[in-house]
Formats: sequence, structure tokens, C-alpha cells
Amino acid sequence: MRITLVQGDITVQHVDAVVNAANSSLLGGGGVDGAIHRRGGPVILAACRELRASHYGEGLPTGQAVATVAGELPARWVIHTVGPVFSATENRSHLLASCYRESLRVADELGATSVAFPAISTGVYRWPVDDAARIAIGTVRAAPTRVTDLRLVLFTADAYDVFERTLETEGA
Ligand code: AR6
Repeated sequence: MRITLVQGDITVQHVDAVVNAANSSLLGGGGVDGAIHRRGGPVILAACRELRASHYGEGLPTGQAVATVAGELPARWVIHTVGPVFSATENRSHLLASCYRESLRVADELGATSVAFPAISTGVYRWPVDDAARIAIGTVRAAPTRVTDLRLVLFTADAYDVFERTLETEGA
């Protein structure tokens, strides 16, 4: 698997699947979630409402992932995952790692071989970027997956720099 870092907006990535840092409601929000729904259009929200009306009546649990159509995005699918809110008193790293692993598992089920991830939990959910980078890169490198082109899309230059340093340290 090739891991590429990209600085910019995940909604313009031409990939099979774009991962969304959603919340349990699956009904939209701010940050990358807001950007994906805005650019992808209402069919994504309609698909999310269907999921809420069927398999996910209680919402999508933290650490899990589920796919919908991608609407107007230059991708075939959106894989929605729910990152953990950062806690200074409780170690929730396994849940953040699970987001990456489960998203890749869903990508494999779909037959998606190119996947773009945002830095899950590092915005509204306040996860420190250096720790999030370590978990993201460590997890995707260890994951058993048929994805061959994995992009980590960082919105800011600062986040990009942190991920770049982590990727070098981890010897990718
Ligand atoms: N492309 C790539 N990355 C982005 C984009 C974009 N267009 N926009 C923001 N980011 P966040 P979270 C970065 O807050 O922390 C939502 O309201 C951003 O700079 O989107 O997992 C959901 O509905 C940050 O580094 O997600 C949930 O309620 C990263 O994406 C909650 O926020 C993640 O920031 C989820 O919080």
C-alpha cells in the first residue's frame, strides 16, 4: 500500500472512497462532515437517513464505519466513521485506531482500492495532531487491506508537517 500525504480539501480528491469524520447521528455537522455534505449534495444525507431508519436506529457507534453513495463528489462512496472525542483522563486510542481499521474493512467490502482519509478527531473532537498522526499511520500500515492508494488529506500546513514527520519517523 502506498501512503500519500496531501494538503488540502478532501472533497476534491478523485478516489474510490472518501472517509468522513462524522458523528453518531450520521445527519451532518461542521468541519469535514459539513464540507462533504455540502459538496456531495443531498443524496448523501438521504442515504444517511435511510441508515438511521434501518440498521443504525441508535446511530453509528464510535469507532465503527458505514458506506453511502458520494453524490456529486469525485468519488464513488463516502465511508462515514465516528471518531472519539479526546479525553485527557481516559485513553480512547483504540477507538481512533478502530476508525481507520473499520473504514479500510468497509473499503475492502466495497472493492475500493483508493481511499482518502481526513485526520479523524483532530478538529471539533480536539485530539492532539501528533498523537492522532501516530495512531493513524501506525494503524493503516498494520491493517490487512486490499487498498493500494491511501491518502491522508490534511487541511492545514501545520497538520501536514506533523503527519510528514510522523511518516518519516515510522519509516514508511
Ligand atoms: N478536508 C480535509 N480536512 C478537513 C476539511 C476538509 N474539507 N475540513 C476540516 N478538515 P473535524 P472531528 C480537518 O472537526 O474532530 C463534525 O461536526 C480539520 O482541520 O471535521 O472528528 C462532525 O459532525 C481537522 O484536522 O472532525 C462531528 O460532530 C479534521 O478535518 C465532529 O465534527 C477533523 O476535524 C467530528 O469531529
